[in-house]
Amino acid sequence: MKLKLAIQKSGRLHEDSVKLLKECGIDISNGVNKLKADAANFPIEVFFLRDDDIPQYVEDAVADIGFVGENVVYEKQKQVEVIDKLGFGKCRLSLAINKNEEYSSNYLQGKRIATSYPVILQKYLTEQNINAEIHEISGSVEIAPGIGLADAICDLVSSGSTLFMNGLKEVETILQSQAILIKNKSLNAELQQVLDKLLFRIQAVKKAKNNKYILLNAPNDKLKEIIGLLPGMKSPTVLPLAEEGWSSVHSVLNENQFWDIIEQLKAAGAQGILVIPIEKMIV
Ligand code: PRT
Ligand code: ZN
Repeated sequence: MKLKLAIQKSGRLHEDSVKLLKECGIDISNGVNKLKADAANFPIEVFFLRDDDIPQYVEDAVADIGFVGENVVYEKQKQVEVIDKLGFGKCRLSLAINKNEEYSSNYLQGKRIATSYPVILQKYLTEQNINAEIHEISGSVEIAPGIGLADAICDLVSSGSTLFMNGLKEVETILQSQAILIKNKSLNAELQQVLDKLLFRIQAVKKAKNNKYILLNAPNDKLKEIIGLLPGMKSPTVLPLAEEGWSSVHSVLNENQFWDIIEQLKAAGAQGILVIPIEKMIV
């Protein structure tokens, strides 16, 4: 039995979705232009769909799982289970107003807000006790203030350049979003097993991306201090160098602490530091 996965047909999430599958060793290179593709080496069938339709297809079990933006999942309010964040497609859903306007917490009271996310926006406005009129539009939301259709917008932002080019400024962030894996609520045991296999691989790929392999040379009299700075998977590997009095130290560093620790290592006397990407990481 094959696990049916829905991903975006084309658009911002398409490439990263295919890339993630590839990094998981799942090859679907045979026909991205079609409606669906089979993987040669994993019991999975990939459907290419519009992102907006993915939650519905997963709720209806037309697809068993899907890769789709959190923004879409929360807006569509379908009965699906959120399983994992995928680490790509990062953006935020924000409120923006004309850059020359003064903003305060009650600025939006009684105003018109254009958005493609009326559900998420209404929930936010209710929570904040703001009475505003929502104008739902499906695209080019950022031009709404300029043509007098709205006083503010609520739209996805990543670099901020779209807002900037339209003379707008971001004033509130409503939701931080990225691509997530969703699944149908009643997956059978056999398909759940395939999903568990896929999740295991996704975790290994994500962990690898967040970590780097590091090699360095250390004078033996500084070894203790240097090893103390390195976490490692269990503990660092230490090998003697051909040159007397020196050792080579190998370890794994998390991206978040990376630069801090590198500085400390240098200060402690480490030399010839090499940093190498990790392809898969299973702990
Ligand atoms: O055809 P289909 O319906 O499948 O695609 P779509 O056109 O609806 O979606 P698409 O491909 O634009 O986006 C798919 C998903 O990518 C979204 O649902 C988000 O989860 C995620 N994502 C990440 C983004 C952005 N970043 C993003 N910047 N989606 C849209 N944008 C748009 C935003 O709407 C605005 O117009 O980019 C513009 C802002 O970008 P900056 O960089 O100028 O701030
Ligand atoms: Zn869409």
